[in-house]
Amino acid sequence: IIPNRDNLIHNTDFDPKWEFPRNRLILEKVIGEGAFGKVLKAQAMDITGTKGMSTVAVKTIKQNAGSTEKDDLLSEYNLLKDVNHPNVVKLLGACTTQDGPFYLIIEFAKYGSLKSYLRKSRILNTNIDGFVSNTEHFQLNDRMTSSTLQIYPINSKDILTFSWQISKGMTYLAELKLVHRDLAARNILVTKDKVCKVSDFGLTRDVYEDNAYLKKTKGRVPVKWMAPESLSDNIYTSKSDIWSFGIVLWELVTLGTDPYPGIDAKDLFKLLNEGYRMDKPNNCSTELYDIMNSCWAEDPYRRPSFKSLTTSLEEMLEKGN
Ligand code: ACK
Repeated sequence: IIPNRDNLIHNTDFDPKWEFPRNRLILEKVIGEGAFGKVLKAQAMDITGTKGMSTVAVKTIKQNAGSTEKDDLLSEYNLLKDVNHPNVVKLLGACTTQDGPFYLIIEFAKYGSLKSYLRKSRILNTNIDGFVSNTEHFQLNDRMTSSTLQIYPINSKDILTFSWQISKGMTYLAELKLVHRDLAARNILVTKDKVCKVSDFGLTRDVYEDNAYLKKTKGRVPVKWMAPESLSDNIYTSKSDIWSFGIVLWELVTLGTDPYPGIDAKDLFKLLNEGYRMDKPNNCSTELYDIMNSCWAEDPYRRPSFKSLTTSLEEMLEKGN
C-alpha cells in the first residue's frame, strides 16, 4: 500500500524501508502514559515479514507535547533503524504520514519494564527471609494478574542473568559509539522469554570525536541515575552510562527500590562529591557490590567498560554465585 502522495509532501521522516501503513495497525489499549508520551498495545498485520497479526507496542506523543518530545521520538526512530542486538529493543516500523500522529512501532515486551517486573516479583519474594529490605505496597494491575502472567520469585542467578544481558546490550551500543543517557530499570523491557532489552532511546545521542555529548539546555534529568560529571558539566559518555548501570545493578538487587532512599535529589550532588555512595544492600554479594562501586568511581576513566563488566558477570554466573 503506497501512502497518499499528498501526505508525503514535506514529510522528511518518511522512510520506505520502515514505513508501515496505518490501516494495518489496530490500537488496543494504553499500557503506559507519561506527561507527553503514550505507549499502546496494538496488533499489526503482516509486519516485518511476519504473516498475520503480531502484538506490537506503539509509542506516540500526546497532543499537548511540544517539539522537544516529538524530536526525541523521531531521534529514537532514526537511531533504532541502525541497531540490531538481542538485548536492545527492536524497531518494527513507523507511521509518519501526515494524516495521523507519528507512531513508532517496536516489539512488544510481555512483562513490561524491568522496574515493574522486579516490583511485581516482590509479592512472591516477601516470604523469602531477608530478601526484600523494603516491602512497599505494590498491586498487580489488570494487565498483569498473577493468573494471566507467570511471575516467579527472582533469585540471585536471575539478577546476574539480567545484569549480564543488559551489559551485553550496552556493550553493543558503546561499540557503536552510542551513549544512552537514561539507563535505568524503568527503561529496560522484559520479553516473554524473560530477556532484558535496553529501550527508551529518546535521550540517546550519537557521540563523535571526544566521545562526549554536551547537553545544551537543562531538560528532564534523571538525577539519581546520573554520574557526577553529567550533573555538574552535562558531560555524557559511555563512562556515565556505566555509572547508571551501577545504579541499575542496585535496582536489581533491591527488586526495584528507588535509589538513594530518603535522600532528596537536590542534595545528591554534594553528597556524591563528598564521597558518599549507597551501602551494600542486605542480600547483595560482596562481589556484585564491588562491581557497582567500581561503576561509581569519581574518575570516569577508573570505571570499568561494558565489555569487561560483561566478562565479570559471565564469570560470576559460571561460578554460580
Ligand atoms: O512497566 P510497564 O508496564 O512497561 O509500564 C511501562 C510503560 O509502557 C511506559 O513506558 C510499558 N512499555 C513501554 N514499552 C513497551 C513495550 N515495547 N512492550 C510492552 N510494554 C511497554 C512499560
